[in-house]
Amino acid sequence: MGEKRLWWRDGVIYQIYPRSFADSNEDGIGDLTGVLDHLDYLEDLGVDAIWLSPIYPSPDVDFGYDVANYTAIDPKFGTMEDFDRLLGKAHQHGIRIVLDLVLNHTSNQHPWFKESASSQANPRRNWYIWHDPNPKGGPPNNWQSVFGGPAWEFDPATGQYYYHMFYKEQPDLNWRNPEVRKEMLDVFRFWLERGVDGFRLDVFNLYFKHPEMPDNPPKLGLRGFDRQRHVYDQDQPEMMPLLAEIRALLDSYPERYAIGETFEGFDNPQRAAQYCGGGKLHAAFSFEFTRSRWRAANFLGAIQRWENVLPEDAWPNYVLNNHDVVRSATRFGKGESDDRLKVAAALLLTQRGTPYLYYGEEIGMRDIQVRHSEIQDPVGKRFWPFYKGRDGCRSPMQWDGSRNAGFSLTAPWLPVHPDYPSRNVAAQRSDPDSLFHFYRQLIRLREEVPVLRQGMTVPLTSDPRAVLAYLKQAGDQTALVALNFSGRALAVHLSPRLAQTRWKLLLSNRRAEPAQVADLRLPLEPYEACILLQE
Ligand code: TEU
Ligand code: CA
Repeated sequence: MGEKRLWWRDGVIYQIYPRSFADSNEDGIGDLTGVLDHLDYLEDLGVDAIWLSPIYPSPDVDFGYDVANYTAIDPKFGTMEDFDRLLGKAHQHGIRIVLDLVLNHTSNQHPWFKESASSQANPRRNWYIWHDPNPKGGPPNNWQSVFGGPAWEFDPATGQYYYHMFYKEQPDLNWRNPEVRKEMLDVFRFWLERGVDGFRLDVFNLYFKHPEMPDNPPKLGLRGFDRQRHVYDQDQPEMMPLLAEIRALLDSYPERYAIGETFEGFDNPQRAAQYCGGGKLHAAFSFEFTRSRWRAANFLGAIQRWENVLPEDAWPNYVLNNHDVVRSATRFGKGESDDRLKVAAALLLTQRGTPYLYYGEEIGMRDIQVRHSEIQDPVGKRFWPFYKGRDGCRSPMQWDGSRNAGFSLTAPWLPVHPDYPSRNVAAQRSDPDSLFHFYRQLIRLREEVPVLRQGMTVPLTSDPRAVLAYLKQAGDQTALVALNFSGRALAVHLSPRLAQTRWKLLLSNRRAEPAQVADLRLPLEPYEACILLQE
């Protein structure tokens, strides 16, 4: 690992949901200049790159994940000049920019779809997936939308159905059409030429569907989408050569990066892993931490499963939060205490694998409670009250204690969390014990002490519920990380060799001096996260 530092492997990546980060022109919606205004903050926190959720023109049925033009900036976020300014300034701050490419589907307002839907004879008809009704009537097959209901929408004007894995306003592109494929590779080129450093590929493993479109076989599950095995509507073999082509394009520029998103990142790491390494993607997301219950063994299990399935030349990544899931502070935090969040942060930032942070995670932002009348996310409207959608984790960034948390002077598009007068960036920056400072210290430490980001996690734990302790070894460094998941004082049992080792305390949220090992036991305070380095 003596090689040169790679930003996407050795650094920390910070996801920004642009609508919710900072509003520079007081219209209640965050924008690119808002991001630019906070680059100092991001540099101080210590992140290496920001991933921007989609910033392209969009009718916002799925808040940017329904794209109406891949090579322009939505006016609500600014102009192409604003984007170039942000990119240039970010680079001056040593911060790379990763864009979100949503190439599985477009908006139904994209000019391509409008043409495609205009008649069966239109030259762009075959840019999307159109099909005659089933001879028995109804949709062509049993495929379901992940957002609910059949994945086929009938278009009375032209007498055919079109396919949409997500909302009906998000028709899937036909990647089997060479014109589509060429156009999409040009989208990569367009942003690469502007100097963009990397891409997050939205649901890339859905690009190809089986050409004959057979029914998916049934499986036990709660709702339509989960009651099928997704054999024919995802993970088709044609994806592999396409990834190779994308990778070759990226590799023709220096230090470019692509990370892919799949549903499988949640529960099928093996299938996500097949797309990583050697001539394919640099990485695919593992989302297991976003589902882990507060139990040391669950986190360890997720790490081990991920390490086991990844090819040797692929690099892991870990995520506690993103714009689709309930925030970790809401899942793990007890009341206003951030004790558990410090433990989770220490876990995330001492793994061999790129850590992804999500805006506000560093100050422990909690989900907002949305009332039915406040819901913005259509899945929330559809499945209320069983599932309230994804608005909870998308509330405005809490910058300070002023009106609307310093996000905007105008009423923001989603309510600000009511805890903002006390929970905000300004307050935490002036409190040395805050979660923010703990994240900042961990990020610094990870940078300064390579074993923390390079060493494999070798568990020492005896108590699978309450304690996670692990050794890490890389080069001539050995580190010991001990995390107390419980609110009780505990001890980690050490072997005689480890007990005799002279440990230097790098960081603990509970003590300034190293704990005294006695009787082969390393004591831990309640919710202590402690990082030791062999002297
Ligand atoms: O998400 C795909 C995906 O996994 C989600 O649809 C997930 O199943 C859902 O959010 C429930 O948690 C990506 C984007 O991250 C998401 O925001 C988009 O809505 C979706 O693709 C369509 O582009
Ligand atoms: Ca704005």
